[in-house]
Amino acid sequence: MTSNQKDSLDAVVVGAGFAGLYMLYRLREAGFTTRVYEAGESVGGVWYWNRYPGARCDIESIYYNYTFSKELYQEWTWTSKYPEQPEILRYLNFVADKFHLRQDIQFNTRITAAHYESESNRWKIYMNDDETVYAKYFITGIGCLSATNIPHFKGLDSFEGEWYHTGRWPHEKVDFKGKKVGIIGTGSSGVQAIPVIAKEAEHLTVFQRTPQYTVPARNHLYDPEYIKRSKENFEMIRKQMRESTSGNGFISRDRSALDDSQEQRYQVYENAWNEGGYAFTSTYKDLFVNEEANKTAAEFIRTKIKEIVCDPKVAEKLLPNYYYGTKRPILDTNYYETFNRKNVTLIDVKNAPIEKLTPKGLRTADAEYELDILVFATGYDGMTGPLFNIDIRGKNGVKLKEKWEDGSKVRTYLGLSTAGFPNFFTITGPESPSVLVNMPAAIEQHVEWIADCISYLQENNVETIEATIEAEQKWSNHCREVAEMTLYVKTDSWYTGANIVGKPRSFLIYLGGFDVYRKICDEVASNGYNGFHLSSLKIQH
Ligand code: NA7
Repeated sequence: MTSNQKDSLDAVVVGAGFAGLYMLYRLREAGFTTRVYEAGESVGGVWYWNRYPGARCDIESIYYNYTFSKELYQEWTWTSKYPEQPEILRYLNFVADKFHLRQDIQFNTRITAAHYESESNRWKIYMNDDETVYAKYFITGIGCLSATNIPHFKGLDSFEGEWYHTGRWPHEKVDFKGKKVGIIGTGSSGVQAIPVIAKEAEHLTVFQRTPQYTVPARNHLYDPEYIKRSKENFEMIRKQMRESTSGNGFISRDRSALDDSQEQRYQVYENAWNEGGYAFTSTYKDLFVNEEANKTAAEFIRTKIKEIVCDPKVAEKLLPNYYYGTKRPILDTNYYETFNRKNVTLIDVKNAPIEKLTPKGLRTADAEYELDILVFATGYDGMTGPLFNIDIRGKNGVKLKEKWEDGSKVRTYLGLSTAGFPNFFTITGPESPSVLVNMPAAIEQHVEWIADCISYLQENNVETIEATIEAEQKWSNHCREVAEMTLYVKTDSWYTGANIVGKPRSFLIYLGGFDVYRKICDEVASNGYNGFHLSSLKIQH
């Protein structure tokens, strides 16, 4: 079926995760005809796809949720500090049901292309089954980490065992019992999955390219009293999420690591280690900007690894030597301890890289490993990957991928919009604070800004909104300048695009702080959307 422009919707939103669900809710409340298209068969986004063993959130649950509805916050009760994926998925289903969102979501539908048609000022949006739909506004809520990265190893087709990527995990349980399992990757997903798979598999071989710093999550069930208080303190929690630097419940101490003596620092780190979670990253304000400060935290964790891991040779392989926290900081449950198990082997594939998969397993430069199951915990083509998976074309048929020169010249205004692509918004897009902020908080801020913007355009008879080239150039430069002041840019990570072979290196996250960013966005709106070109040209249909 193909629609014509007369049937045009006000807005099409891609994705039914945290972002798409709330975008739909807000636009519908404001009276705009809106439809969400979702590739999965139900809601959840990243929490629909990531079903690997041990998958859980590493932001405290009372903050990892929506705050737009007090009623919703009162009705939903989290069981533990860092809930597992099924519980978060239940939460998102609860939200979809409570606000009757499903009626405006088309599932099992992948958006493959979106082309802007200047004559009509409409986006023509294409779906996998050749269906098209027109909309005035095209909005992506596709997340920053949804384009899976499966490295091109030779021989994958010949592998006779089962293989899975953590981000595309099957719905039915994968049975590891009595199996020789291999896992490639020790990022957040690998670190969560490894201890759980190790308990079940006959043998687990971990193929590690870069060792990781991880600190104990110390997850626990919530005390009902704590939950009761959090519900009573809803307004405060909401304010904290909206006005803090990280959109989260924790606030960094306003002290340099170098202001403390070695003994004092050790005690601060030890306390944070024992408390668990992101207490560690909040110990000192300069861990991510000052090399010397960073080294103190890195050294503390390296010492912990040597204490925890019994075999010194294994411990040595697990010691990271880049700046702490400049790959995404990880929380774990018994990660380093798992390497004390007899059924777990750690293989360093930095020195002896993976050469190929064989029918019976995996071959590195110096050995062969027999495997029944191989898990790819190899991450994502972050930030630009999900956008480039859709053929997005703006004015004059220019492709987003071309405009951004395959990712080497990404330019956005506020991470929300890009010149040449009118009426197109990216929720948590590149150059917004996105993944370095508590995601639900970042999403709520973007969704509210976009919904208010669209209402403003309607009230003021504006037909198109488009970032100016000057504004986006200035914003992109500002993002780079802020990033260059930190240690993040000095490490190979998915933040910098270095995890994808051939991907241009570019740091695409705004690091000026969520509170600062929100103020900038609010000022832009209250100044009549400065930095955007608003056109009231009425187009005849
Ligand atoms: P990550 O954090 O990108 O981790 C991917 C892991 O896979 C990492 O250890 C990589 O090593 C490893 N990897 C990737 N390609 C290869 C190849 N070709 N050979 C060996 N090892 C490889 O992804 P996650 O899914 O764990 O986490 C993504 C985010 O989800 C996380 O940051 C949270 O925000 C939630 P490398 O470090 O690149 O050497």
